[in-house]
Amino acid sequence: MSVANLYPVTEAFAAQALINQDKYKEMYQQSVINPEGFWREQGKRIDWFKPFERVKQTSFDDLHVDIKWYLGGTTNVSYNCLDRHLEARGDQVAIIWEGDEPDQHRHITYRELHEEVCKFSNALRGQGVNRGDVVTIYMPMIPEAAVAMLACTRIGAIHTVVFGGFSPEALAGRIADSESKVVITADEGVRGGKRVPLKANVDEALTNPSTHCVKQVLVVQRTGGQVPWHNHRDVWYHDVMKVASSHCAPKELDAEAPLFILYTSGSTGKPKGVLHTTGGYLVYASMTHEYVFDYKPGEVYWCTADVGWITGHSYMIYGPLANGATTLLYEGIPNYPDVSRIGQIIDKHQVNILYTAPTAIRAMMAEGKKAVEGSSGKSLRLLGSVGEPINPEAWHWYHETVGQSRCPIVDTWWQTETGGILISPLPGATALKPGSATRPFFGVQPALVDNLGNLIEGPAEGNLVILDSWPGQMRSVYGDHDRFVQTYFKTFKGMYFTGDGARRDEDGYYWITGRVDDVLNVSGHRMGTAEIESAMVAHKDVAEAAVVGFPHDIKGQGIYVYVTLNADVEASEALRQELRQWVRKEIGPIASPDVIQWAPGLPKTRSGKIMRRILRKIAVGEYSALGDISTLADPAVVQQLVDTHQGMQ
Ligand code: 6R9
Repeated sequence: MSVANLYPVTEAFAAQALINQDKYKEMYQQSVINPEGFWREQGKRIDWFKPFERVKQTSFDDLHVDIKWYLGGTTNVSYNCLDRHLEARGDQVAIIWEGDEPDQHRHITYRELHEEVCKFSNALRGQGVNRGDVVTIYMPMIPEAAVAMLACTRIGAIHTVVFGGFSPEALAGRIADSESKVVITADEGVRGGKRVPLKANVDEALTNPSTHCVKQVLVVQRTGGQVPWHNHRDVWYHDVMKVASSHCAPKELDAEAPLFILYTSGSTGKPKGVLHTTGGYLVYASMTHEYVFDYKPGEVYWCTADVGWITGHSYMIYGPLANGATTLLYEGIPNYPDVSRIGQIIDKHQVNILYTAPTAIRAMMAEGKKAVEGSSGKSLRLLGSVGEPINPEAWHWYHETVGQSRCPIVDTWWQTETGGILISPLPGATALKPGSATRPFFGVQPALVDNLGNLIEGPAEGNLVILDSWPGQMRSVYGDHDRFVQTYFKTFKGMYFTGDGARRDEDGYYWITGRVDDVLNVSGHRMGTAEIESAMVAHKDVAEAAVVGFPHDIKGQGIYVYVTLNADVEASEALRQELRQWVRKEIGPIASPDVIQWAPGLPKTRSGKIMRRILRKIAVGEYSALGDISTLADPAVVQQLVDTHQGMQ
């Protein structure tokens, strides 16, 4: 192993860690030699009402993809996250809430959270929500978001959380696809001192005829701001809570009962409703949370993700609460009121474990030492990273400046689809290499294949696939099982295809190189190029659009759009601004293009496929590396695009 950029586990850390190097090796061996036995044992980490009869029934064969875990068992997620902790740690803090303004915070104990969830479960039932009904949650980062999720799981309703930054249009699409009966929202959200009109957005979404499935809107009062009200449909959270009983027995649910749907972008079509189920998901979320973060009782753990993303589900709510942890939920943004906020929150709440994204790290890094000025950071013990590859500069800055060269960094690779972390160091077991997600978690069998699907051994680069199932794996695309099979199991037969490329080095460490499909990763948020393109062409002046990513210092990837206007339309700076606003309205601010280049024509093959490879090169000014353009229907468009790009510099 080359030692230049290697960070071995320190003796001090290994001595107190849950898993050391020998234990990792031994357990990993067991987990792949005897998955049944391994996962039978791990299944015991949650409480079952009725024990499972069979550990796994899984097939990646594209003719009959079937993924089931803990068959025959019955359980309940909210029971495991709340009730079972009451005896031993009812008075321990479950959620620390830190508001947008530095003087706002709340501590909620397990007992209090349990009571609130029971009441809200009854309130939801009172609104006609039953087992199997879908509930959309469109909320700011307030404790009621966790209450809403847990209450759904208590009564067997399926939640679908939609990120509060999504536009009314994007929200409507998700409500319609999931056929939600109820929407839970807040009057307004608050982020970085600005108000987000959540209720007004819901109202606008519900004017869309495709959302007629919604019968009720439950509204939490966050700001007390004026909101439009529809008596027949809108209900205040505090009103229903006032009269709700605090006694609610958790519903006994099948291990494979749907737990939640979460929409995520792929390379084609509309966002997919990723479906996760009850038993396996919780076993996996809780196990990975405990071992990857080396979590010990009493520690304060802070995951900065929004509840609208999978990280917010598995590692802010479900994993930590299943483990009886204290989890911090922060309403605001890293640089409000100023860039020292993260450090101040760490000190204020004595955070031991911090889990954040490279984009946030780079944003802090851009301010030099200011991010840590005035705070000590002494409570920190472990750092985590997720969402995109972390560049070595950001890794080193995170390690030295935030972690004071004392805290290991777990670079965790996983996806909405995987439910939990698949490749990551275990901090007491794995020597770190900056930029590498290192090794697979227990039971995970990653492999690399070439474009024909042949397995590649040894140090190599290729498409990242997973050879066998793990309990946290998604079970289907909601309402479209065929799309599930097509997307993940057809490209390489008999394997789960991640959509990512990776390199494996001489030590067997994995280095994720990024998406190999048409998916962008902007500030750790996944976006399909097709999604942005279809929003663009929905504008009356746009004939065609092609979207590519380009390297961006803070966001990781920026959004570069080539736009062909309709024949009678004049290109102008005003129109460029209008198109930016248009995409924000159609999808949300996170999809706002960084660059819009006018393109009289787009480079296409004779079969009409846009050659994004060429557009990616032009976007970064690598004109000499365009490769073979002779197969294009009209090679002359390339020179036009190069000229325009040069003119923009
Ligand atoms: C958890 C989450 C998944 C995609 C994934 C990959 C990228 C996530 C990463 C990483 C390199 C890491 N990704 N973690 N790339 N190193 N540690 O982010 O889920 O939003 O579905 O995105 O993000 O490209 O395929 P999701």
